[in-house]
Amino acid sequence: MYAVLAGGVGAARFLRGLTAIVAPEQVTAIVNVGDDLDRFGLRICPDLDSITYWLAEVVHPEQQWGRADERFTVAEELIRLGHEPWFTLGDRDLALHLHRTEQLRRGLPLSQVTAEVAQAFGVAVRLLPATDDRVETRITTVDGRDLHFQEYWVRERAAPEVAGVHLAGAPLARPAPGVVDALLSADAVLIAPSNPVVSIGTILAVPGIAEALRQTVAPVVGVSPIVGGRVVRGMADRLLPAVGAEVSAAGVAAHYGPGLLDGWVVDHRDADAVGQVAAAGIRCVATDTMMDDVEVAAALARTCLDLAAEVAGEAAGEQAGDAAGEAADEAAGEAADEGAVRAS
Ligand code: FO1
Repeated sequence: MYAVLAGGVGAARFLRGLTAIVAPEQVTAIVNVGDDLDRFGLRICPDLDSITYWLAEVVHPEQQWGRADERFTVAEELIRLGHEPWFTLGDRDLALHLHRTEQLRRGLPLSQVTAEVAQAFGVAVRLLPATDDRVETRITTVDGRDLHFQEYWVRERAAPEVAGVHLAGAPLARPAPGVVDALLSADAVLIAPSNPVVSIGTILAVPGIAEALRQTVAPVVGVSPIVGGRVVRGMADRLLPAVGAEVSAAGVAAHYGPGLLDGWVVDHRDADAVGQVAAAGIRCVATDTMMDDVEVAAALARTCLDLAAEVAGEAAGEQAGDAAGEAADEAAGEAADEGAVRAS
């Protein structure tokens, strides 16, 4: 089983590649919920929904979020009623939010609602929210505002300069059922090329998850979301400096740290970073990470699994080596004792 830490679009593309080379039932995606928000009394989970729609192949192809073949009748009427159209909800998308909100109101945990929705869309990958508790990624701006991530990213178009990022509610949040087990029992843990601060960072901020990643015997291999010093999509380049990380493939690997990462996959354009990352104790390889089609995404996933196997092999080798070493020492010790006895 492969556990994948996942944000939104980059993770969805990566998961499509991974499920092209391993059975979807073998994959557990642990998905960020810090982007989630309430609008018109409805609970909206953008990263869970993007991944569901991508894997069900019903995502809006240009937007890469929301539904294909969508209509905006309700959104148009809301504008007539005087609502600001800054976070647009399509008619099909609304049905999912109505369903989820009703199920949550009835007391079902988000993880159970997510499993129902995945099943309804025929998604075989196990989708787990990082937590069933309410956490919220918030951005504090240099001009003193405290914004919900979606207000910052969608309404403000990521224009304000960022002073800090924090996950409100994190201290009381618990990993959703199955999350820690998935990380501890995985054959490999993969970190998708999602936003290291507000997607992966937000998952790791849920108490117990980063610890499980450090504890697991599974190799942990990530893919850099920064290519050639730039983001592929989104606004990680504006957030990484706010958490003291360099906007580069090596900078993100350093941000996660060798305590978390065993392997790091960078794009060919960052091949010069391989040595620097390796020097930090993280195995590193360069490949094509621009997942413009499923073939590239599948090849990238293959590279990640090969690197994970290499790391696991090494680790097993070390263990075997250690065991062999201990046995040899013991034998040598016994021989010395015998020699001593004979000599005396
Ligand atoms: N992104 C936008 O840029 N504009 C929108 O109006 C918008 C609406 C929206 C509705 C539902 C949903 O699940 C996602 C939506 N997104 C929109 C994308 C969203 O901001 C991103 O998917 C993630 O939160 C960032 O990864």
